Amino acid sequence: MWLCPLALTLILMAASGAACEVKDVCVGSPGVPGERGEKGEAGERGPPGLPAHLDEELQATLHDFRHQILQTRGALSLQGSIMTVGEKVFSSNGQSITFDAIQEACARAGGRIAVPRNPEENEAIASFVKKYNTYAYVGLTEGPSPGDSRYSDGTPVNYTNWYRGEPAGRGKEQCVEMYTDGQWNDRNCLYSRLTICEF
Ligand code: MAN
Ligand code: CA
Repeated sequence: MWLCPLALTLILMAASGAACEVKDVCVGSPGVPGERGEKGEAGERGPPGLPAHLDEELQATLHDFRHQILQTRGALSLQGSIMTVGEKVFSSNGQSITFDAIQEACARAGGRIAVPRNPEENEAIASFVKKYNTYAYVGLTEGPSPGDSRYSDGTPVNYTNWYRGEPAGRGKEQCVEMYTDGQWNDRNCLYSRLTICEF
């Protein structure tokens, strides 16, 4: 019956979660994990990619992007929400606010206050002025000398569509409003005028 004490010892050891070896070295529960090792060296350079025009997946993605952009542009144009001229998109929310507030609203939307740089752009902006039957400020201000207008980046203006006799503010009218026929008048900046942005 010498097996009984051994069996009892083994049962007690198993119950306490400890294991003892012959040499009396006891193993407890595992320690906490060590610190993370240093980052390994960069792997080898991968194989060269395909030229873009041969990459079918990339081409399919581009095709899909173009399709989605054309869908959105078509739907917004049909509603009269946007006017596209060349690379520019013009849009208005129909709200009338001061010149500074228009600049802020357009910047918040990721654009700038609309400014016509040629007759076609002038027509597109004028179409919103007509639609809302409300004069708009455009993105021009009077430069250092009266009557000399500048774009918001300070560069001189190279397309104008002044109403006869304008600009006549002689330094007292620093902004430019657009009439419903698309012609311009220099005007005080603190009136409420239609918000039209370009993107
Ligand atoms: C008239 C004209 C404009 C001027 C406004 C200001 O319309 O003299 O040039 O900007 O008045 O009220
Ligand atoms: Ca004026």
